[in-house]
Amino acid sequence: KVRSMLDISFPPKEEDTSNGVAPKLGVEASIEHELKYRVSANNTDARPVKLYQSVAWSVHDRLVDAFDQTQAYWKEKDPKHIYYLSAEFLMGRTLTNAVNNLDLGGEYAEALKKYGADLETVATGELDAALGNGGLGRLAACFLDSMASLDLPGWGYGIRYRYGMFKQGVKDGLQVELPDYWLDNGNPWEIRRPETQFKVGFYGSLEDGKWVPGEEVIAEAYDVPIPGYKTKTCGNLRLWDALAPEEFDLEAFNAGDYSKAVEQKRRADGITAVLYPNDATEEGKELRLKQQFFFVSASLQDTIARYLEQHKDLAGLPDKACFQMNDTHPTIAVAELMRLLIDEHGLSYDDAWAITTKCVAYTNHTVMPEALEKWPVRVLAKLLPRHMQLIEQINSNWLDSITGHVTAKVEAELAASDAEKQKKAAAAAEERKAALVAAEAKGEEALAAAKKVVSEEEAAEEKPADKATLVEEKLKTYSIIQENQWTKGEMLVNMAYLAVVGSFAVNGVAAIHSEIIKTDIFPHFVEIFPERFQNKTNGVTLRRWLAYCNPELSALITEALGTDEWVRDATLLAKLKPFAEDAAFRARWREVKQQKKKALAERIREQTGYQVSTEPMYDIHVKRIHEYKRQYMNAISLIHRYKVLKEMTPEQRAKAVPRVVVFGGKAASAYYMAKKIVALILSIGETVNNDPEIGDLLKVVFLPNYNVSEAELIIPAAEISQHISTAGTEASGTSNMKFALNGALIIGTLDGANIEIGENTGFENLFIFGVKADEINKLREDRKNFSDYDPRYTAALQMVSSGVFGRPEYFEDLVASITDMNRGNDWFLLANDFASYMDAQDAIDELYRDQEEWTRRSIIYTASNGFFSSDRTIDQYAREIWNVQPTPQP
Ligand code: Z2T
Repeated sequence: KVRSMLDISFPPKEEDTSNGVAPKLGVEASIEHELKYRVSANNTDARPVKLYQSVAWSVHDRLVDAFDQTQAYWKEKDPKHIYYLSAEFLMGRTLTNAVNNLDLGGEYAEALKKYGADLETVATGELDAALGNGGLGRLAACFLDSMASLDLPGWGYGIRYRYGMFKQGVKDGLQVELPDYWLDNGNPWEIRRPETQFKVGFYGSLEDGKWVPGEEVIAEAYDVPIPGYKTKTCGNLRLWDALAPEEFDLEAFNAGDYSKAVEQKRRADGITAVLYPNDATEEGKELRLKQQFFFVSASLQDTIARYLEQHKDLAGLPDKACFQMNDTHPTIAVAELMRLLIDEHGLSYDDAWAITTKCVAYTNHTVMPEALEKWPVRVLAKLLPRHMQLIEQINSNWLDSITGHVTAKVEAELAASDAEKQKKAAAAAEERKAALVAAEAKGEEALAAAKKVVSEEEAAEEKPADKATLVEEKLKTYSIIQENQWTKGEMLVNMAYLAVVGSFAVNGVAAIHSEIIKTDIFPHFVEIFPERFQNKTNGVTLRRWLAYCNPELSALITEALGTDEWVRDATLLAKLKPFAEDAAFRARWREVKQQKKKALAERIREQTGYQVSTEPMYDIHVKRIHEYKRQYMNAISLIHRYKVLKEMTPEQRAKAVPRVVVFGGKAASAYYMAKKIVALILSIGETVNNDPEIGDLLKVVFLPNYNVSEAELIIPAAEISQHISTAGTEASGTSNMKFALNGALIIGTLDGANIEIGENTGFENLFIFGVKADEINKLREDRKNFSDYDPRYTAALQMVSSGVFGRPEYFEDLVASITDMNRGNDWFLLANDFASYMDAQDAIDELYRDQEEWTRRSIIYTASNGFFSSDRTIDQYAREIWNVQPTPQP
């Protein structure tokens, strides 16, 4: 610890009767106070953002009360804590969530009347905290909400990036990336803790086995209180900022080298400057590894320091702390915990290993090979020499421990193939003998030739395999340190393997995904630790994703159920099912959807200038842009739809089902194809939306800068949502759950959590299409010729190539990626699924004509998917992995 608590003593505590949510100033007075003294806005310049700031600070004070009480209570009770280590927390806005979780919605609404404002409008003054890329980061944020709501003692640990996920703009029909300076207006939701600082070292060397870092930075804590839903519990998200050890190197400064003097500061700033904007692809940059180690080291030091305040013996750490690693990003924790225990706290290697493997658990979020982190030994050894040494030791112990198993496996394989081989060898010998006899009859010359052949054949006969070599070869497949398959000679640390070996539990994020990681990614580890592998199907918080983003639908649900308990206990939603049969209820359900569509139409106009009607079906496809997620396939289907509409007679057009198709999502800045997919969607929109013949029959909108706040607006307005990844590629998906809960129907593949949504909702209520995961490998081998493709598909791509949507040269690569054997060769099988996708689209149009049946299904969706509350997910983690208990304040 760098600095200790400031040496001041607080006056004895007064008896606190405030319940943690009602400080001395009432809501109205506190807003007024903040407006005048903290924000310094007088009546003349009380701009909306200033009102937001005042309200936020007023809520902040109430949060701090709840926070202090919870944390003090937990300290006293000393229950086991879960520490959720994550490089990403995609929090979005905080105000609405905090006010409502604290159950202060009514009071704030009332107080704001004085300013002629409502909470909903004031809330838009807040910038999103976008410290995450997509699903993985948002999942971490939902988990924090559920942990606090279930009174589970737990903290999140992460990085306080000064720039979050980039802001997406559109310029000249292309995505542009703008910096996201989210701290611009200050951040009322964080509490800086200058008294909580830890040193984090990098580089340097090992001297007499001791690590002497070549560079040091200081990690300083910022706490973000996480209020539980209508509970006294307020959890914590602790984010680390990096400081230079001394702001200026005085020696260099005095020597006249000003730039060297600020160098340290610049380097420290660099660590927490920016979030890497890659969703499911790894960047492999040294700075990224630095970020990972930085936050992991600070978090582990912090936890150990707090543990040692109350306990002497670190052997008891597993009874008090569990570290859940959100993907492999924090996996260096395995080595860092070992280092801290051995080098800083004097434990033996074996004792340290026993503790580490009882404290650490790992969640896998993807099977995409390009996302599985593998750090070059060279990079690790340079940045973290001691950790590389420990990883080598962990690996060699691991390989030693399984040599017996691997040897037995090889022996069994040898024995199995032995009998087979002997049979073959005997048959071959027979054959050779017969050949010799036959040759002998033909004379000397033929015999000589045959003898030559026989001796060659005998020489080529399979030698009994060398067992030692086979064992060595097989052991390599288990090794944490492996040779790079592309760059021979370069050794890599497979972080997922390190995570599996160092963890006591490993889980996937949906049923199908948890099976795939067992069969395709870690099969050899399953042999050794079958009990280690688990499933924890993802979930979403119903507070943010239904109650608060869709208050109109929520009010209707509450009225129907006669209680709002469903916000806490999502299984109660099932009681909505009978209401699907009630025509009057359906009419009101439709009315709410209509209202939400109107709000989205307004946003579309604001952001894109397109005027869209609220009458058509709202068809939504929002998520990070990726080839595997197949926004491209949707785009091709829309080209076809456009073509069909163009070819229709006016009478036919009058019968067509109109659609507004909304896309949203960011392409990683360096993801070449993803950016072209965005451009294609924009171009299709440009052509279709301005075609007077088409009018309201089809609008194709790309809504820029899809983020948490946009999602809160978009999802409630959806009538159909698309989750159409190639089977086996999407680990889970979580927006599918949000859409389902908001009564949007799903068109999707049998992938990720779609499958479980189908099981809960009844597959007959989803529009499922496409090949299955277990067919993919074979289909990839048998990919067809372009000429064999569905004619609708070919014609649509022809339109792109011929320039119907402009810039044909620009789209050439994109078209080639699904039509050219040598340039991608349709890896994600768009061609295979296109026809069944179109069938599903036709079925959607058909059902939409029947509004009563459509609405009935919509209600069934909401009623059927309470299972996907993150409260359920977190309850399972708590019981089946973490072993942490709810610890509510009395
Ligand atoms: C991410 O959002 C996801 C997986 C990643 O693998 C990385 C990121 Cl940034 C390294 C997503 C999955 O793609 C998605 O299917 C899943 O629902 C989500 O994580 C949460 O588990």
